[in-house]
Amino acid sequence: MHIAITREVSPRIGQCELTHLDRQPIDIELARAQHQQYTTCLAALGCQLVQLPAEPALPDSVFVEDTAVVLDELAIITRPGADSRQPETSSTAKALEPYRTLWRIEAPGTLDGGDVLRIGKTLYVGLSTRTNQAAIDQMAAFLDPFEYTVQGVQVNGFLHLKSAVTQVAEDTLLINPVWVTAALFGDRTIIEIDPVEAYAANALLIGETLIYPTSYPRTRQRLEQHSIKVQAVDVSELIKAEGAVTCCSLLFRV
Ligand code: CIR
Repeated sequence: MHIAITREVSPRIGQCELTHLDRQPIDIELARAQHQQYTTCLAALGCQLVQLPAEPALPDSVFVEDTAVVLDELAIITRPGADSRQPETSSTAKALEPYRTLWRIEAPGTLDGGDVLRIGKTLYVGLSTRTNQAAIDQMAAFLDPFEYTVQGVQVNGFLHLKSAVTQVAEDTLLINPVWVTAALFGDRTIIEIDPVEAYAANALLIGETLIYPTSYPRTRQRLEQHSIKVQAVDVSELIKAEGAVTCCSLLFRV
């Protein structure tokens, strides 16, 4: 069974961090309703929800993915690269304690979970404005006994590695080829996003169903042409905060 940790939308989401997007007003009630639809979708796909209350002082705290990396053997509590986001980790750590042994990224390391793409026993980690080599070295040391490979991937011009590439089926990746080259990921089936939808590579695979934003209909059509079962969710208000679908949950098996 999957557990999905989520957190309610902060009333201050309008003051979120933005790196590559211009600020637009966010309709907080609509953002909450969309987030609710997203969590309902996780539950419908069989996830047991652990819903954390909103953190009113922390604008980006709905994006729980960035606060931890949860593997079968342990969980790594991150040290987010944006100072405003570092206080988000303590409540995530409390929520994870019953399920996993916790390891922590320490200064000078910084790591956002959105930079970590796990495929089997390989962790591809974006070297971005949020994640640095010191954190990658710490992760590699934690994971060495468990036989993971940790591989850095340069991230330039977009926020997180998973803005550019996610897994959409067994052995299939959805990629924005302008941002990352498929050659980095070995011999896998590659679906490229539609070029007019730059942010369309972030998708959340649960079992054989792909949770996918309604905002990217052209790329969705490409996914469906590859016989991928898509469950569309409208997360347009969260996209304005530079988030998407992987970032709103921490998913792991128990
Ligand atoms: C940030 O800049 O940190 C937030 N506004 C968006 C974080 C999105 N996280 C993710 O995709 N993993």
